[in-house]
Amino acid sequence: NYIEEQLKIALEQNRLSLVYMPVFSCHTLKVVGIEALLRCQNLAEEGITPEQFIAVAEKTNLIKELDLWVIDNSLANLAELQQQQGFTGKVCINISGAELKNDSFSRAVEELLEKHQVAPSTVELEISETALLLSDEIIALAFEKIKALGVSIALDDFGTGSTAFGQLNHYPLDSLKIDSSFVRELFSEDADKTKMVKIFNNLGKLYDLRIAAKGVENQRQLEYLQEINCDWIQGYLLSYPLKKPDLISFISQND
Ligand code: G
Ligand code: G
Ligand code: MN
Ligand code: NA
Repeated sequence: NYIEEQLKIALEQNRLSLVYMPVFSCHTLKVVGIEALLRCQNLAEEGITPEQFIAVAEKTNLIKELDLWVIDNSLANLAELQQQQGFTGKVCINISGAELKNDSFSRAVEELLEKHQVAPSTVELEISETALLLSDEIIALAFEKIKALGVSIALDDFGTGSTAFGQLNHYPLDSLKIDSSFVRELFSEDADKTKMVKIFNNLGKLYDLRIAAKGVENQRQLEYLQEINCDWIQGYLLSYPLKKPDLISFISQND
């Protein structure tokens, strides 16, 4: 597979990079976190998106190597932000559903936390709701093992998967990230999407989870999310994903 070959080359030749999407408190609009997003230079030049190459990597063992590369590099960047800018927010890292079946994953994360001397409480791992294809017991156990490290867990793309609402209470989650497909449709013709955002928000509150809304693109969406007391927001209204130097100046201006 061509994409797979290119990803291997990128790993060897250091052609992977990270950009960071700032995460904001919905009420104060202060930066409370940064979400690491993987980029691959040689594939980007050919118009192949992260979504496309991550899907390919997930079909092979390559995703495990990519996930560890992302964790290693984003923890290095977080340590730098903490030391040089006194950054107190979290780094949010997307991981593949494959890690739930990977017995060595939590040990590897523990080693990387040690390596970079980063407090686990400043790290959140995000897993897509669509990746939860195992039995409830296996998912809960895998989450427990990750949580035991002291890192937090967010259920990403919430609303696009098939988690039974009652099941949420049995997973040791910290946060729900409402998928941007709902947030984008706030106040659109599709009134049900607006109601869903409110329902997801209430559901999260019921289970004492932090609610994050992704894909906030306009002021009206922001005001609605403030009104319903959403916790964290991300979106192009507030910031695009930023390269490290831009992130550093963005954070210092936001202070
Ligand atoms: O913003 P972007 O186009 O990078 O995101 C595309 C998709 O790829 C999103 O669903 C995001 O969660 C996922 N993604 C981005 N970076 C990573 C990563 O480092 N690891 C994994 N597993 N998924 C990622
Ligand atoms: O992990 P997650 O599914 O959140 O992946 C983030 C993806 O969503 C990235 O591709 C990022 O560029 C994209 N994204 C983040 N915020 C917005 C937004 O406000 N509008 C749109 N259209 N895309 C967004
Ligand atoms: Mn994410
Ligand atoms: Na995602």
